[in-house]
Amino acid sequence: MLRFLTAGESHGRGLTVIVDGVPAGLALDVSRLSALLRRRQGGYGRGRRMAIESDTADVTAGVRRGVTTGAPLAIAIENRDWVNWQRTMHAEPETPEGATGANRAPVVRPRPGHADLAGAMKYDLDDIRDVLERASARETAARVAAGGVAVQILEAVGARLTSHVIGIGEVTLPPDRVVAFSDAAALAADAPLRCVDTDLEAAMIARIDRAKADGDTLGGSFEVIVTGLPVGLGSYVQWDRKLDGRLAQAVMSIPAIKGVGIGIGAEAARRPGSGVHDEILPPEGHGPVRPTNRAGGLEGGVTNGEDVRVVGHMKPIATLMQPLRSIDLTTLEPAPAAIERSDVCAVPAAAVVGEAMVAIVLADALLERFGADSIAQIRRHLEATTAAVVTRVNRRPRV
Ligand code: EPS
Repeated sequence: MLRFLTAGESHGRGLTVIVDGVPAGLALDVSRLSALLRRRQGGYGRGRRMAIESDTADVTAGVRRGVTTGAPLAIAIENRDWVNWQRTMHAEPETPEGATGANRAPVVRPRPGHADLAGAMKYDLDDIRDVLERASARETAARVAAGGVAVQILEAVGARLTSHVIGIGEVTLPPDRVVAFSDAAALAADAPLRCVDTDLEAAMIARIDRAKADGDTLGGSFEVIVTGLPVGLGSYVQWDRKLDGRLAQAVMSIPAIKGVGIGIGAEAARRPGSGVHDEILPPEGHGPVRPTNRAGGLEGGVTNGEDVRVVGHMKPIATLMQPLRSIDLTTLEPAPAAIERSDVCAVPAAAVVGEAMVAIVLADALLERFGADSIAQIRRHLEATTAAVVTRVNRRPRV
């Protein structure tokens, strides 16, 4: 229903994203897309590139007078760094007249953990730059712009979405700490790491400083929380319709994400059933009461009305200032891995990308269930369905 495609290199002219399937009638606040892009640029541990960029969403199609028309959206994000890379990154066969920036030597020493080696072998490339320019996490700026549109679709039916950082390296919140939606949503957009525990955040900052001094990098974990979603998004009837599977794929596709959990995630494997499953108590108001939400709002791959909680685990960034052992692809002799300008830690940025990917999957599932043509249609169907679900639940006899 809702899909997107991105294009663009890290040091090319810019990024482009086409978002197809956006319903008509959505009053789109474009300034909020740019605010999300700015959030993605932030977080303690980012490198010098983010001081160059000032990411802004330029919507060039699909919106008229502030409202979506049902046509595909096209969004452009300029790379301000392009002026420093034109002699290396030009599309023309010869360097164009007036091109600026340096003509950089080919990259030939692959970084362990990056797409460098596998990418060069797969696409028959001599210069690893052709791999790293597209495998770069800069591509996630385009996803955040698309995700920002999905967030506004979800908000049109009363859902809201936020995220927070759980841990950096081994410095993490206790595994049984449940962070309330309101606590995560109250975190400042420009908080250094967006962790709800400020003492722990200070320890995380110190840990990042230590990694930087060591020429090393750090990963970590973040959680995306979505509240106010309708019951019944996704389905259990086929493997590819299970919403937990769709969310996991989307979050796992973010560069450097190595694990995804729903609710308590992998912790469920270590507890008995009585410590995992959320009991069901008689309805108060809209639906049955669930005293806990360890399932993260999904049972059988279907939303159950509780907050959806998705955790992403990120590995450390692959560019190390104290490089790991590698080889020179031109001589096949041992050589330290290449050093590219990079970040020490980008977990807060990954959380913003996580929000975007989760929002896209959930908005897609929303359109699937309630119609995809217009916001008015979705609201009509949602209202009728919610009324039917409430009636059905409330007319059950109490035994
Ligand atoms: C990033 C852009 C990149 C890196 C980082 C994230 O810009 P540059 O390569 O010019 O410094 O800062 O990318 C990586 C760590 C990576 O491995 O690709 C961004 O926009 O998020």
